[in-house]
Amino acid sequence: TAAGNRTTHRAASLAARAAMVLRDNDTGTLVTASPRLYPHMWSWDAAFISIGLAHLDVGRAAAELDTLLSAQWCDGMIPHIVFTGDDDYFPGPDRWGTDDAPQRPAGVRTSGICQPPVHAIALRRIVDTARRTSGTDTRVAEDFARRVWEPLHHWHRWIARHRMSGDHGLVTIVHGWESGMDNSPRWDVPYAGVRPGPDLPPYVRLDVLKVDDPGQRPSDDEYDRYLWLIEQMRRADYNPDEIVETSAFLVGDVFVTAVFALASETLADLGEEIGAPATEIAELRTWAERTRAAAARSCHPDTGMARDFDVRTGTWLDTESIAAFSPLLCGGLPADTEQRLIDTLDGPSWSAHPDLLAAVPPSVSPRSEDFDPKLYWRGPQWPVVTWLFGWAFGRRGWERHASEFRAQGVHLASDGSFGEYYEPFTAAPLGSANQSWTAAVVLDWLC
Ligand code: 9YW
Repeated sequence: TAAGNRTTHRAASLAARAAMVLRDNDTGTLVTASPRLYPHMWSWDAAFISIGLAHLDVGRAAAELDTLLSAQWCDGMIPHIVFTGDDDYFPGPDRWGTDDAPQRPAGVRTSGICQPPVHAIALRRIVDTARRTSGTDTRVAEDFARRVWEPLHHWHRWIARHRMSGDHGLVTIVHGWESGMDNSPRWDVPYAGVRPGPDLPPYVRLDVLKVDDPGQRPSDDEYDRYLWLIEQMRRADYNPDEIVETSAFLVGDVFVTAVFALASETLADLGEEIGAPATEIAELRTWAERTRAAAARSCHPDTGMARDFDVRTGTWLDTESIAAFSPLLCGGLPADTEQRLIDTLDGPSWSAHPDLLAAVPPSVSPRSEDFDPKLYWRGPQWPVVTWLFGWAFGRRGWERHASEFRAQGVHLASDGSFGEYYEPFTAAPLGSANQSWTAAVVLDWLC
């Protein structure tokens, strides 16, 4: 039909624009997170970006993760930023002061913290995409999987060793940036306990100069705290155990925990396919099991919503954020509790809120008092987050739910500007335009 043709045509041109964004942001060895605001490689962005690249060129997708892995620290940590030569971002490598950290790899400058471990999920998706494309692509992707399986296992082991210690069993983070959801209301209580010292070296923010409305970015007070934590880590020479002991911010992050469980299981499955060592595969399954159980235990007994745990104050954090649905990513809940969480996600406080333009969950419920429709991780919709939940739902066999998220995610991004995040009631793109990971997940949805 004519209407059907129009839809196909629109999808094809949206995909072409998404591909163009990835090409335009490509420096040759890495695709920057965005053209102006973030001129470097971010760890979890790189994973999502490689998923998009796999539709254009599997070899290029592999190269993206290779670039990230070439910055992996000797102890296994994958740093949250790999810096390009561009010095137009703050905090840059000098401020991080990681050059003297003994675990840092030679020849590349990085930050000193990590981000959600979605990389094994990206590898899985690259292999699956290649298998649908051609025999040659399949070989490229499988060879690549064989090559990077060990470094990814090493990364997971780093998390298991250094970040899985508390009784709560959740994976801990030492900076809000490690959550990927920088200024989420999830971190309001923990950040209240971070008191920047008088010796915090002065600095000038660059991010607020690069967005139309600085009101869409975190506040100066928040930045002082972000920078103070970096100062503390730098003084601890980025020793991972000392940081966990001394950091003013230490939180069991239920979203990172569920992602870790899901990614560990995914990496274990890939390991079976490529003949990885059985003991290492078994290790991954043990970590997955432990973290899945921890995410399930975090759920509030009355509301069923999953919670973060503030280690410094010893309190559970109840926030109406998207992270409350984290156990749906990895499973582990009793069937009735899980169904209730799905119903909440599909209900009027979340995806089915009557005023949403696209029926995908916002970062914070519009019915929460913490909600702000324009402020970064405090309300806007983030396409990558929708992609991650949709992918996990597909893996869990929830096909209808997965395709609903795909269709609504495409709808959200259909103006083709590939915003970093979107105003939920108008679908206005916010933050940076031509954000690489947004383009990448839209491309994956459309292919
Ligand atoms: C910053 C790159 C990164 C994402 C984070 C997001 C934002 C960087 O951008 O943080 O300077 O604010 O919060 O999740 O990886 O896209």
